[in-house]
Amino acid sequence: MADPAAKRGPGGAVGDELAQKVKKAKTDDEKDGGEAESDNVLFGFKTCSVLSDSSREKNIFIHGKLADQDAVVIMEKTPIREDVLAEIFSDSSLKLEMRNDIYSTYRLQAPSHLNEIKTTVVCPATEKHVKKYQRQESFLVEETGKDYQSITLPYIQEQCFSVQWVYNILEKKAEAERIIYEDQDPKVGFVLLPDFKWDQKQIDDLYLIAIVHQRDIRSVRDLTSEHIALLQNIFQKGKDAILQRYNLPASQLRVYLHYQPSYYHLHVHFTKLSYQAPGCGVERAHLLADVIQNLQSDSDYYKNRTLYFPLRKDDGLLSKFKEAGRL
Ligand code: GTA
Repeated sequence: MADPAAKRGPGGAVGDELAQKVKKAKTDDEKDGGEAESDNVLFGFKTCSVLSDSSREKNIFIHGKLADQDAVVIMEKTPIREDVLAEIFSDSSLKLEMRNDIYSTYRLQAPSHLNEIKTTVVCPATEKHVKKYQRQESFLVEETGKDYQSITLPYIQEQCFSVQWVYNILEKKAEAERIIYEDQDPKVGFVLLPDFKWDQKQIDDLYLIAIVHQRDIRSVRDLTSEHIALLQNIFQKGKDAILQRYNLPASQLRVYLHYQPSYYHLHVHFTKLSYQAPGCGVERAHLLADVIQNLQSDSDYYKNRTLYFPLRKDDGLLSKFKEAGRL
């Protein structure tokens, strides 16, 4: 069992010290080669369309071409951190926009290293990726255990996203330096690492995923009482590792699984309770604690139970439910 976290973080306190702690962890990652300088892979990117954007969330999802390949680029302005305020106040230039009585507004040009845009690139992107990020109307689907067997399972066996990125993590071919904790046991083991939606610069939007070593569990639908030990192991050791590394207690965490997930290899989401992560709503997130209890009371709970989830208007699975007269 390897625990790279153990060598990194001493304990710490809340507030400023937490920010310092994330900063320190980040610095250690940089030393490990976790944040390498890269070429501008977006040079020559040609925008085809804006799939969605949000001025409130300050992000934009773009479909375009990179050297004739389809690509999706996600750009997101990052939160302003307390630990960089002093630098912003002292090293920025400030242009007055308007002044009225005690009120004034400015355009502040922060130093470039404090003005980064978190950018995610999917290339080559499939049509399914483009659809996934497109703003669309959603519909709530009611899936019985029978529907899962006759509609959903055949569809995901043919149509789901590749989980090659997951295997790369489990085999240490990618993101190895980002691993926070690993239990290598083939039955109850898992890898815990930052989700790629989290830039690790502040605890406020903490987001990690635990990916199980077992490769034949697609989603909650495959879980039975046989998997309780695995789930309890992830729950306990995941919470312990997060406490040790980020000084964040279990009472500040939302630990859950998605149904439907995008990637059908069992994984558990760990997010900060106060952070409204995409997909943390009741129509998609199943608390790990509830999943464990449901399996304890009925081994076949997730085989038989009707589950509800939203599907986007042009999701192929939605068409399958319509064709089967289930919507
Ligand atoms: N560390 O390579 C990876 C990687 N990939 C490919 C996916 N994930 C990865 N993590 C690492 N390395 O939380 C993460 C995803 C997600 C989890 C899979 O694995 O970030 P899931 O199977 O339940 O799928 O979880 P989910 O939740 O639908 O996927 P995802 O991508 O989070 O999409 C949900 C919604 O979140 C999207 O529709 C979009 O609105 C939003 N979103 C997605 N990516 C971003 C982003 N980069 N920035 C902001 N919002 C985003």
